[in-house]
Amino acid sequence: MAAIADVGADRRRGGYSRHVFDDAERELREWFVEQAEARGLRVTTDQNANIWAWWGEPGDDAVVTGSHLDSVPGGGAFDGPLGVVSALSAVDLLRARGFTPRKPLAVVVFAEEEGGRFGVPCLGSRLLAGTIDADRARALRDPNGVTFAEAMRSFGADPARLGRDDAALRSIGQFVELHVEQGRGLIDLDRPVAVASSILAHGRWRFRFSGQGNHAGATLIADRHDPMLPASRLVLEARRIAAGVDGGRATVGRLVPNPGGTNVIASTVDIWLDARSPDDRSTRSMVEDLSGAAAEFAASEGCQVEVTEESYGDTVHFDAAFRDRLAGLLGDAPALPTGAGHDAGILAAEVPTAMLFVRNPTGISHAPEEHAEPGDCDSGAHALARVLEDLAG
Ligand code: HGY
Ligand code: MN
Ligand code: MN
Ligand code: MN
Repeated sequence: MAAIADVGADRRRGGYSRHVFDDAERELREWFVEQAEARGLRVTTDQNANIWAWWGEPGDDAVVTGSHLDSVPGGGAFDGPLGVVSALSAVDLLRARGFTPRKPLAVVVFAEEEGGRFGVPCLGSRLLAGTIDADRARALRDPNGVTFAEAMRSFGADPARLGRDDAALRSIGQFVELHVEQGRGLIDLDRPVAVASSILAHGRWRFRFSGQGNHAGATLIADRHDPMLPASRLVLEARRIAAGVDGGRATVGRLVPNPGGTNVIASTVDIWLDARSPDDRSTRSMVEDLSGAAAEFAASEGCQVEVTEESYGDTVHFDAAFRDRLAGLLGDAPALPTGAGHDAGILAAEVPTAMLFVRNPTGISHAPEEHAEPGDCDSGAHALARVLEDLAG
């Protein structure tokens, strides 16, 4: 099992932070290319900064597996990299038993799956599938104001080429993503590997509260229009509303006051809402309720609010026949829903797609405690090898 490289890992807050094209992510991209080329795989990077490593001649109707190498800020070591490393290990396992794929086989690394830099999750796979407008993607800005187009240029790629890649999509016959489980399903089932049944409907919305910047000491309470108040109330309201929706989840993990001075009443406060639920209608209605509450909270402080949808994906139901075929290959592996989004969720609309999950004994993800035991990682790599052998054999 190839070790999961610590290359460029930034252990701020005990976690990893790797965002598209930053030093840590570039180092891990380089590590992947080295590992792939050391296995005789032919490596290319597509127009959307996704990396493809081909076993044999690239071609259409290929069996493709892979995941992502970027992370959330302060994330765990397995979310993304486990799927990429397991794909390389599956190639090793198949080679060791003398297997030669009858169809083209590729390992893919999708760019900016977490949206940790430019705010839109699955950016590389959405561009591949054309489910994000290329002009909008080019104009996305990171927290330092750098556009994705500028970041692409500094990476040595031409942002004018961003967008749906029909040739690459034609090359995918079936896609299988292995991923560390981001919950407790396999702990409770006491199994090492599962297949995915569905992905929650989920999206991200930015709420920008605007008030009047002012002096913290010279401004009486009665004279304030402080956007931090409605923003803070919305954080609490998000929890209250989500708790009332079956399977509902609403999170505010990021709150940015501007200008952000200790002795300054903010002029604006941005909060990002991550809302999810098992179905589109519930997710949408949570956000509608929260948008109404935000307007009321803002008005009560003489502030304004502007709500922007940054990304959205309806519930993904993976193809049952494909899912069951894989589960059958894996000793009737259980099928689990996931609350986490994945590149597989984007590709599922284009090609037959499935996911494998590997047990995470902490049940925690997007945090340093995220974990997978070596034995379960091996079970995952063997399971992926078994699936690839069946699909490409
Ligand atoms: O946010 C998610 O669900 C995924 O980790 N990008
Ligand atoms: Mn993630
Ligand atoms: Mn992931
Ligand atoms: Mn002063």
